Amino acid sequence: MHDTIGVTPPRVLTIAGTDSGGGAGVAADLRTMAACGAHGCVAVTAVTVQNSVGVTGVHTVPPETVAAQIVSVATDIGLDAAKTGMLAGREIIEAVAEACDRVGIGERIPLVVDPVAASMHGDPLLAGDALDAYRNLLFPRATLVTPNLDEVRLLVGVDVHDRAGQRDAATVLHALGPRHVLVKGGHMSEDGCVDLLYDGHTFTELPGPRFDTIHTHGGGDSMASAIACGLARGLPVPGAVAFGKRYITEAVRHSYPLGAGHGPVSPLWAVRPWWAGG
Ligand code: PXL
Repeated sequence: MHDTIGVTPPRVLTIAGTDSGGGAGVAADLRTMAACGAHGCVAVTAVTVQNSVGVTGVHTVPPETVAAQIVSVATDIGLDAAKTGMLAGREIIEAVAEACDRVGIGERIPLVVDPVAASMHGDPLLAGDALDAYRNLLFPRATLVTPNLDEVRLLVGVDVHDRAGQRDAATVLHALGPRHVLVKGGHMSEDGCVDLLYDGHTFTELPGPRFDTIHTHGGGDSMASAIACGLARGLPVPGAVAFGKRYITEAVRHSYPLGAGHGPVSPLWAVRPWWAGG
């Protein structure tokens, strides 16, 4: 037996799908968590067959296996925060909600819900009958939900074109029960990329630059993971979201081409690999 000098880092769980192209889902989450100084745990929900051009297959994990992964890590390793990404369908959402209740995720342990519905190619990553489960089961348990504008339209039927629409959407989403809502403005046509945080009382705008690039695969996943890492370190939600915004801005700035289609953002910008100017 050897002594080691390590201190246990913040422990963050991602409940999400895999991307064979290595850009989004669990791959983006674990890179982000490592770069943010957290230990990432994984509950896999689905295996996707995809590359930079699109998704050609989805194989879901049995809901009871998803739940068992969550309970297994929470009861031994322990968790300081959790996030959800691709949940694929209603049955997995139901199993995740139940498992979260069993171990205190969404109560004692902060929960970031990124309501992934489709890939950036428009390929579906969520069954059509799962939206109710998101609204009724996961949103009320969430510390923070982080929809983009496409997900806002699907979830609450609000079409956002400007800052006023973003506020309306945040208000409607907050009424579903999450403690905080972050309506991401990345798909809005206005100048820059302004995200809007709402806690039921106060709207906080988070401005950021807009980059002229198609290489943003995995951006939402990486941002939600960075926010979860901030929460795991004990930051309050506004501080964790501000950290996540700075983090994803740099990850998009350092994004790179890969394959013939959409390349990924680079969550590893923070550890300065040689190819990112390290
Ligand atoms: O970025 C959303 C997303 C999340 N999870 C998986 C994905 C994608 C986008 O393609 O493949 C597994």
